[in-house]
Amino acid sequence: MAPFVMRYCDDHGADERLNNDHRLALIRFREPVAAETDDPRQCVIPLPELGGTATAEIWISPSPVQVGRVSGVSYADNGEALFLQLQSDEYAPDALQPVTAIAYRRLFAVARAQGYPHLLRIWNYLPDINEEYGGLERYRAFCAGRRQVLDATLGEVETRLPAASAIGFPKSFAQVGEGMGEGLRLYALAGRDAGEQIENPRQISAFHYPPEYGPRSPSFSRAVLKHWGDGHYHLYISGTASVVGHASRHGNLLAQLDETLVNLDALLTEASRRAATPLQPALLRIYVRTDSDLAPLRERIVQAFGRAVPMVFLQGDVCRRELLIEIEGLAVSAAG
Ligand code: 3EB
Repeated sequence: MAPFVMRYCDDHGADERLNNDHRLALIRFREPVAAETDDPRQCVIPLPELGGTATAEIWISPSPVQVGRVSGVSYADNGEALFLQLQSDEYAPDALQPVTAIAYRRLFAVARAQGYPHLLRIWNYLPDINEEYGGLERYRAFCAGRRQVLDATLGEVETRLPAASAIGFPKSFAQVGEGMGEGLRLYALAGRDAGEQIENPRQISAFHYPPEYGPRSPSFSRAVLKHWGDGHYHLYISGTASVVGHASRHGNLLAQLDETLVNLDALLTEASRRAATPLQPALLRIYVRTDSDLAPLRERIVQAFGRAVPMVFLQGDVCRRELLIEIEGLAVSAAG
């Protein structure tokens, strides 16, 4: 069995169910409030949810979860999987590279110290991702800081990269008090053993993007395939957008969505081949740059996967200015 199940639920009432020691993580999408809980399993992704629903994502563990906090990193541990989170309060407009490097060093150090040296999946959220300071876009400064630590931490960087997303939020949305949540927010899943890095045959690996995309290339894998034993696979799918080769394609939302869905299909085919079992999307997190009519988006997504996959739509800034939509998620084998 996989060491946890991820699913969406109604955010209302999710709190009362938190004090359940079989909860590995509870992820909400909303404006942070000053009195946020310090339960390390609970995290707030400061992006508005679209479509009038209030969704939470829960990770349910069959075994009891232990929580802790060290070096500014909170974690939840169920013996087989580790959920981590780190928030830096520093907005650091012109020092995002060192701030990112410090955060990444801590994240890797705590995961290793807890006995989970393999980061499988990292979610990165930061304010003003497309703003420029000192001639460098913040996303590119973030990429440089991240790469610095990955180079120092991972043996063979290009085959050991976690799956990732990097999404911007409006600074005003997260600004709820002095030094609170204005900086980088990292959420991660770590394992005791490595997963398998999956790349997308339609896309140049992000870590091989040419220098026009920044001084240090974005260092993530397109997906990580994790075999949790007995034929139970999780595929952690990175943020996937309308990028073919290394170039962004299409100027409008629906065309970008169609290209993104073709990319996801290619990725699922590739991962299913590696797993030697079909992998089906189980959860999708969809980021759109501007509030949009969701009906045509839903329709195309359902069409692409032949069925309704649970989805949540969030408003967020994709890390290339021209990209209007990005989709990430989880796919699982029939055995789950
Ligand atoms: C792309 O394909 C889109 O820097 O961690 C997607 C997912 C993207 C993750 C990251 C960037 C990242 O290049 C951008």
